Amino acid sequence: EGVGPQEYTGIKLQVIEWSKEAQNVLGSIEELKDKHIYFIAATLRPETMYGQTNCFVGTGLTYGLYKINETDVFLCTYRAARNMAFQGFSSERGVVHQLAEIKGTALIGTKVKAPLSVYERVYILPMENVLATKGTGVVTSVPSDSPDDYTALQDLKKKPDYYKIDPSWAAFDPVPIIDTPAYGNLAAPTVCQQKKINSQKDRVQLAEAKEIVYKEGFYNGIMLVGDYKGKQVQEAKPLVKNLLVSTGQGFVYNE
Ligand code: A2H
Repeated sequence: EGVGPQEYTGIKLQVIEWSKEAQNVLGSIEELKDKHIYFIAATLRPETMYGQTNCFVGTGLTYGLYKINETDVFLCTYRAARNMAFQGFSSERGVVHQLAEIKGTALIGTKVKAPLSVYERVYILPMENVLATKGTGVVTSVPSDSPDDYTALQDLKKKPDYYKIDPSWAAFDPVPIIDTPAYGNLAAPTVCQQKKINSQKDRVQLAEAKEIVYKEGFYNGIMLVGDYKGKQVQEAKPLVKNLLVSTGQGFVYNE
């Protein structure tokens, strides 16, 4: 990773229906009533948002709900909210207004609207390796093009009881969104199968797969869906980012 600031696209996944546990924790908080509440996911690959199948939170992490303005509330880690407050996302520079706090595990099963996704509604699901020190602590999941996402989603499909999820929340298949010469139109599943990656605990293998899929997609990929179908990924990436920003479904931030 470079020494300069990393630019992320913040993706706003609007809450449609809270999980039972989240409803218990948040349901009585007056300041959340009638607000637009968004999980904020940080991504380096805005052009892949067409293929979102779910969104991950870390099971060991705690999240805050932060007032952004009179209508909008962002859900992310405190660290990310503070960082955003220094980049002009709060009414007073550097000041965060936390309305509530909730554990990642309580958020699982919440139904959200993921911008641009071919699936109209997706669910918040658990992932073991979400870092508290990176992004927003919310990782939107694109299993077609991210080996980490693919493997974590496979784990959930295989062992719903162990992960304490309803199988229907993970019943979304990877979507072919980018075609690549080397690995076809489901690059992450293909490379994970070739490398015989069996679980999200295979960290070393996953890091290799991530590098391979990222490079192939970025340099040789062609968009199969969406507003820039037929364009090269390199070309589509800033265009999709601008589309998300101009429609209010995303924003650019640095860390
Ligand atoms: B990317 P970098 Cl399709 N913990 O978005 C773990 N991973 C995190 C994270 C956190 N706290 N915050 C963000 N990320 C993930 C899409 C994607 C991503 C695809 C392919 C590769 C890929 C869909 N998930 O990232 O350390 C997010 O997943 C591979 C590098 O700042 C984010 O972009 O380089 C990326 O890692 C940021 O990682």
